[in-house]
Amino acid sequence: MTLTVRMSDEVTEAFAAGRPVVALETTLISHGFSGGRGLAAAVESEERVRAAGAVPATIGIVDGEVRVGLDRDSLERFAEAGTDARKAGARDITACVVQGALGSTTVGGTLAVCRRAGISFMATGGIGGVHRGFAESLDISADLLQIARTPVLVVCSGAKSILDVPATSEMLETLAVPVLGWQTATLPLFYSAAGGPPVSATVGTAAETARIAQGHWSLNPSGGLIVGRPPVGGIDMEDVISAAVERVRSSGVTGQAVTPAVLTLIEELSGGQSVTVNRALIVDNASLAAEIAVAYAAIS
Ligand code: PSU
Ligand code: MN
Repeated sequence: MTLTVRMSDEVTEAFAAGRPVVALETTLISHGFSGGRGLAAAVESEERVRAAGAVPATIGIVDGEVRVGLDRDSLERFAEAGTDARKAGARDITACVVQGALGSTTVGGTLAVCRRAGISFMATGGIGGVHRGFAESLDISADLLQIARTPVLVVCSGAKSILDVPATSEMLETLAVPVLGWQTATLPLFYSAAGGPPVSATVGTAAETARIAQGHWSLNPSGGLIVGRPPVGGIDMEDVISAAVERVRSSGVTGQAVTPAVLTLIEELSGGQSVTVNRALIVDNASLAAEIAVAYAAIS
């Protein structure tokens, strides 16, 4: 079989007109929020991308069809499905298609589709990374390897501190992925701005970031970059995070189920505070990715 990708009219027209396109993932919509609350983050992210002058392409698998650009009904389906939607990393996409499933693509899965569609920019909340206790579990997100081998710039608020962030940072260095700090010298910790490991370079403007991406792709046409944008109004959640990670670990949850289980528990333990910060940083990241995509279009 050959995998086909269906683009929405809006995205098809953007490509035809040479307008900048920003990809958005669907795992955060279904697995990153409970009770259908991912919908607001998804809709608002798309609005922010448009407001910044680019076209949003939310990516997911709907009834076995890989879609680039989702309508409101599909976004709603991902939000309502929650963890019933299959979490689709790059390796899961084809099985989802053949089996006619609803598959929400992770950062890694979204990047695989970006390469097929020719999209160079994406935004998310936090990338996956090296999990705490990785020496025993070997649990390292496939996001990292997919970023290293896909020519897409990913705007995020770093890696959530449910992970081992210093180990994640080392791994990104090993994979030769540029980690650009958006007006910061340290990699943001998702819920909080400060305290992370150093970035490989600090960037100040969208134009500068676009030039670095362009140069990097001339040197390494198959590799990605990360831009880490600190959350505005971040909060220190380390105690809640440690408690959630420990509870999930001791309940025996492993593999793909770990991240959503920890996120749900953090939401509960923080009395919903995590959701407010999470949603705000996701939509701000979408906006920044669009600004960088617009700046890139101006020089390419
Ligand atoms: N981080 C979040 N919320 C999320 C995710 C990460 O704060 O919803 C999702 C992203 O889609 C990411 C995926 O690509 O989790 C990583 O999962 P894993 O650790 O199983 O690779
Ligand atoms: Mn994992």
